[in-house]
Amino acid sequence: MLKQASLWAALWVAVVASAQAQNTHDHDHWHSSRPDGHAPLGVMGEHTHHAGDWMLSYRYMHMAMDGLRDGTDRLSDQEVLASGKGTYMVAPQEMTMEMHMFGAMYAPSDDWTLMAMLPYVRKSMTMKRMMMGGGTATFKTRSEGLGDLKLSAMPVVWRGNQQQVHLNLGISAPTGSVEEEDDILQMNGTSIRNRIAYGMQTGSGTWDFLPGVTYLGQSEAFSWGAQLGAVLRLGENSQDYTFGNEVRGTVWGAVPLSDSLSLSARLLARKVEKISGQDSALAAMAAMAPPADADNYGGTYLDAGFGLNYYSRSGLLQGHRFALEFLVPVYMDLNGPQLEPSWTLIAGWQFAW
Ligand SMILES: [Cu+2]
Repeated sequence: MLKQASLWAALWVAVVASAQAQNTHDHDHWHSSRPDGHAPLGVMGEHTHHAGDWMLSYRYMHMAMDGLRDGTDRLSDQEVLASGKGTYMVAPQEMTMEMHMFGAMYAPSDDWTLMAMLPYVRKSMTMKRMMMGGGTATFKTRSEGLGDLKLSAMPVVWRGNQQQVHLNLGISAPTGSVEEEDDILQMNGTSIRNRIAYGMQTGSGTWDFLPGVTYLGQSEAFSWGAQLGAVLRLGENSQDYTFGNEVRGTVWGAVPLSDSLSLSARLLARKVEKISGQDSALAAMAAMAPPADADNYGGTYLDAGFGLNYYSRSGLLQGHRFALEFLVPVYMDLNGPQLEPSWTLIAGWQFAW
């Protein structure tokens, strides 16, 4: 963790130094007042504002997971039950994660933009369980509540000819829950109330540092950008574990079709580490259900995204933005057995003044 933090620090120093060396003023600035002036909707903290600007936003995110995988191999229910220590009695079937994300941005100056994001999360997971006598039964666990509040500052450190680089200096506060419970089906057909799996919690339980760097460029007919970001967990949560650190890189391109509509394509690569430590309330279930086992989290993912941005230029909705993005996995190497992501849909609204 310290090593990663110092790498990020070194990267910032390099970016800031080059910004000071190259800062010139006789060129066009990158500007956001076109449909592709905002990146594909799933990229967070990807644009900045002018001094005194405010923006409100709402995003709805739906992520579907379906099918089991360990490493790069798909597994059947039977293979999952026979995998690991050979003691699994439960095979996850599908999971959905929904998120309502409320955001606000404010720029105290042209060089600094501030952002706050508060998610409300809803999750459900369906599992198949081996029953006494040899049959199977399915049951579902659910959770719902506030996620983790994210606050960030985005200083612009370099401006070029219709290009800019800004940093993402974010912190995630543990406002979500790591103590969600639900009824878990037992072998004899009864249910007991218990802590639900790590991935079903609505928060991380830790303060997380969210560093990043974003590059934006545009020409008359095209725009592009790239963002490198990380989630670095600080310490351990109240239930004695820490979700894995995450590193994420994304690149995108967008074409304005008119002065209000643009299409985008992007690639998103992510690496998520395993959970370290263990929730003692899940210890008894860890040998029975893969999602209750802290080893079955994280992996390496490559997703492709296709998006649409609409910027309303006139009428009642003048200045409002509407956007959609759809992401599908193209490569996955999971620390499994675990459910694999099958698709993500993001829809959102943004209004700046
Ligand atoms: Cu904004």
